Amino acid sequence: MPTGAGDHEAVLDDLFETLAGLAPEIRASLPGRRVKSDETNPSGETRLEADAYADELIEDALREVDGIGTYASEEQAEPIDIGDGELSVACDPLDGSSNIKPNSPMGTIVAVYEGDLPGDGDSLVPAAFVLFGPILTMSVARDGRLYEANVNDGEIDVIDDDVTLPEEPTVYGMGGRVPDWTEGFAAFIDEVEQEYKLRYGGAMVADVNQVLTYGGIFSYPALQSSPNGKLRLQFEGIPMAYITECAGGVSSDGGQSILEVEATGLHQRVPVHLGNEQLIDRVETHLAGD
Ligand code: FDP
Repeated sequence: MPTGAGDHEAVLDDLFETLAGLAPEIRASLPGRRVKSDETNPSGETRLEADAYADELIEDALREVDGIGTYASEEQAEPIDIGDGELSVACDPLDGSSNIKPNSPMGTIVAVYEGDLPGDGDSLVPAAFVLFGPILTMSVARDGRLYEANVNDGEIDVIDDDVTLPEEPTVYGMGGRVPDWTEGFAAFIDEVEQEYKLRYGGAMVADVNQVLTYGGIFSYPALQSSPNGKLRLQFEGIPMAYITECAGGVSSDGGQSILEVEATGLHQRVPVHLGNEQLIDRVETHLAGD
């Protein structure tokens, strides 16, 4: 697991205060962007979709954080230079953005890497997500611990300074169409559906937070049509793996911790399994037979 913030404490404090401050602003931008539109506003500008708008807000705000050298986003093809400093931020500005239409939860994921991108688990410093649920929260994994804070008014109000996965799993949620699952994954689900309750909302941040809250497993597995699954290593896989591991859970790409996966491309995909160790062990056993 990554070891910690080291010399970057002040930069990271500034970064998370900035992210907390942006959260209500991003939320406020959502109602007007519920329906996708390429309409132009009275000034002749095209209204940006929610994820592109959140990306712009975050990029602009991070330019003001001293010590962040690079910004990369799921919304942009390449990393961009935003200042001096050896830290790079990889961001999924609006994870689960297809949930905007049915008004279901979404999130923002931020991963901070030391050095150039793509970075792997060893170069990750902290990671965090904002959850746009009924309550606006931010969960930050730093120095091996996970805390959860209310950020409704843009300030960090810590409500749990040591989030820990319950020992007994309760829920499971997984993406991908059933006919597209591999045999091993389908066999794993045949087993867990006898024991646990299916709850899948379609936004990784919310589905993983549910696992952090109730215990269980979230998977977006390798598919027959897409052997690396759907989720992105830099923006989703590594940060959510670190967050889960800081809460006492385990991550896997099907064979190893996601924090051990070699990063070879900025938009590289990775199969994702996150949750209680006993369930990750079981999914890995089934997948070994694929
Ligand atoms: P979305 O496409 O709505 O942005 O990677 C993004 C993601 O959502 C995850 O948040 C979510 O877990 C997954 O994709 C949902 O995919 P499915 O629609 O295939 O379930």
